[in-house]
Amino acid sequence: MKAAQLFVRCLENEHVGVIFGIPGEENLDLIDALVDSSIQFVTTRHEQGAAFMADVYGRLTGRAGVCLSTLGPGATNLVTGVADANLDHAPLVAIAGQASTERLHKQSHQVLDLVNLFQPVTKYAASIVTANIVSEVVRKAFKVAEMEKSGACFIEFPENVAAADTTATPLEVNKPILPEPSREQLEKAAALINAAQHPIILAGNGVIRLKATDALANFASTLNIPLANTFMAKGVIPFRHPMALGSAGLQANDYVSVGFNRADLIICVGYDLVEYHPYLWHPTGDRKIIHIDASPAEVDQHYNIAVGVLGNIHHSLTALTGMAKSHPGSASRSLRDALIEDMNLHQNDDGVPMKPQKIIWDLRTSMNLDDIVICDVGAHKMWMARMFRCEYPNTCIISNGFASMGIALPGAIAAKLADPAKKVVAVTGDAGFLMNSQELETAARLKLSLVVLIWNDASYGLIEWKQMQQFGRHAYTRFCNPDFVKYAKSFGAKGYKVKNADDLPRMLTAALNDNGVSVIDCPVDYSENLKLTEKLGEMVCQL
Ligand SMILES: Cc1ncc(C[n+]2csc(CCOP(=O)(O)OP(=O)(O)O)c2C)c(N)n1
Repeated sequence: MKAAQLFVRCLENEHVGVIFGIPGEENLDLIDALVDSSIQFVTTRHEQGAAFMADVYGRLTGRAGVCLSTLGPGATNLVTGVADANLDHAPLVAIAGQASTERLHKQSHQVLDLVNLFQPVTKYAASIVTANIVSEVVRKAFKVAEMEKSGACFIEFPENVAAADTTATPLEVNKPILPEPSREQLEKAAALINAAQHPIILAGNGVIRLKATDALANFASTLNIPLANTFMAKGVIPFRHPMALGSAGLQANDYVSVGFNRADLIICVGYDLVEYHPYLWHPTGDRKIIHIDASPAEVDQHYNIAVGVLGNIHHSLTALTGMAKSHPGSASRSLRDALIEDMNLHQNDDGVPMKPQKIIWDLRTSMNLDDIVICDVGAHKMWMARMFRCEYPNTCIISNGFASMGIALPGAIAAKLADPAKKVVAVTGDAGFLMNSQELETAARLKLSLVVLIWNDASYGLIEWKQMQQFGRHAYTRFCNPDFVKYAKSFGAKGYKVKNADDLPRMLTAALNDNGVSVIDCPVDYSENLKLTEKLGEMVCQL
């Protein structure tokens, strides 16, 4: 057997169902071996699209999404999506072909040191320098990618090694089990919760990754403690939950409206600092913090931990629910009330360009609560993160660690493949859409049904928002767009353009119930952006 065939067996052994990528000269043996496997190969139109697809596939399934490229330029094109998965803690394994090991020591056509290139954007990067180590490298890459905190791994596979013979076999897959939280730490945490007057919970995406959402909802309601979530933890508990405050992280005043300013104890669960920096919700640095997670807290002067409860989050929360006393005070829900007011305010607005709030209203009321939205990065993300109501985890996917534009359309393709029964919408700015719009062809070729909703402002809207806030003028943000309806049609998709306010719900309903790809071009009125920040304080989110 060729090492390339063993590699494919190892992937099957890891239960890989789909690989996203582009064939090249230096991965010919691997591509050929895939033909005889159970794995679906999705040919994409750009390696960045493939990496974003693997990224979102990993987020939604909890198993490493896999992307594949050739050496050199193919591999460099993977980097953004791989980095996105890594900083957002989505399990992903990226594979690149490489030139023969006989020409890696010198200047050579398309040759780059890929292991060094990928090291800063992965948890583990390795080259398969001999056929004998295929099984170990593949096993380790999947193990490390899927282990908490999950992230990206990279495998380089030189073409002469892929073609070499081997008699090795795949290694047995065993998944590490998270340790139980220590009794001592649980007792300390319970004592702090009991002593607190105004505790509050900040939940992050780790709760969703570790499937501890029910335990969290139970913890919050039994102990009567209000809960805010980060953008990437939307749906971590249902918005209708009596303790839910909503998604925090857009502007300075979240600190006040969530109640962080009044809290004497902040219980962070599965929370990641890259998403919502602690100086924003803990500027005074003097409150007690309990850190409940699978891994130790990051060091930060605003994240000084009173107690760390490490281990299986589900078990930690369940144990604490039984050990701590219920809090008498009723939850202050000013963030939630403000969000509901904002959500409802413009539901009957009939202006075009449409207000962001009205677009979100129409989108939410057109979709089922368990359908999936993949959001791109831009001003639209800020509105969606804040206002799109979520009742279930993983129903609004947001990149907020690396926060890279261009994820929405490839992400929607992956979501549809991961969960074909759900309706899927890519919500995107006009700029982010054109960064990976070539994947419309991939979606159409795969006969996927999905909807792309473009918020069209002919500008890098979020940057303009920031510029106006900071300098009172904007620079170098405006551009022209193609005719998105004709553009969609040229790919075999349906195209719609919103001209009247009542168009959008009608178009969304038609597109969501249609077979195939639909693109809706929706003009957006971003004069609402500055009104929002005037009302809520300085925008503090990451771009
Ligand atoms: C790949 C990448 N390039 C640049 C940025 C910085 N950035 C963040 S949002 C944004 C503008 C997004 O414009 P658009 O997609 O039209 O969305 P809008 O803000 O108008 O809703 C830019 C340039 C980024 N996050 N990712």
